[in-house]
Amino acid sequence: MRQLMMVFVMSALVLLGTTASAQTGIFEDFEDGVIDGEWRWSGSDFIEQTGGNPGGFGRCSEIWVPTPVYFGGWDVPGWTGDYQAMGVTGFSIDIMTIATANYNLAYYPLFIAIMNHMGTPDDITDDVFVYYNPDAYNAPAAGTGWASYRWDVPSDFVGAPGELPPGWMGGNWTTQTVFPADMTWQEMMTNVGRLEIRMLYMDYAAAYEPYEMGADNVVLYYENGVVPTKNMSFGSVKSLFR
Ligand SMILES: [Ca+2]
Ligand SMILES: [Ca+2]
Repeated sequence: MRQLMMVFVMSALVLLGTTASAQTGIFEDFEDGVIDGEWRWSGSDFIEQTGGNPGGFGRCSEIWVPTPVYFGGWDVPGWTGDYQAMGVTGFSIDIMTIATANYNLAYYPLFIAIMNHMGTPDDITDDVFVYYNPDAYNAPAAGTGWASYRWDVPSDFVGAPGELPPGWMGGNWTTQTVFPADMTWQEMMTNVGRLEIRMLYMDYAAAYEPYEMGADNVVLYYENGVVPTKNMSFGSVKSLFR
């Protein structure tokens, strides 16, 4: 279904006379009533119809967690897989902290983590991950509206074992901040199991606090799919398939 949609989007862009410089990839804008990519803050996320950036957005009811994590689904077609073959170049998302009792949240980091489940999605203990410099962004404070975040993901970088592109770090669940010396960036990029947005250093703990969170405009940019040009909203492009 996803691949079929991509074909339709490609056709739509041809009709619109879009140039080769248009951004391509896959996106979720929460406008069609279905949450694609299994993106969620909790097990009971829902689509709030208004108040997004714009329109609908993915919202959780109050959750008690150390800090929120926004999860994609494991092995979801279009969002995961062989990022080198897909030609992945980046990821962006809008996040809003609707409410929390953690008044220091804006001092917390916010970063993307790319997970490799090592063939066992049900067992996190062997997972390996890479993540972008947590200090590049801060989490949004409650009541400050939508914040936009974007990261370059250089899926075509080629490194020696243990070597990561500038700004990237890695680890596993034993050594959260030490990328395994026998793993390569290429192995990570060709086996992406899930994406996560995190707000706590990988090797930190924090007290549980209540959070209400929102997300909108989740976009994975790559060569062989399509997201709209600047002239069209995400919703209007999705509407082409209805
Ligand atoms: Ca939206
Ligand atoms: Ca695993």
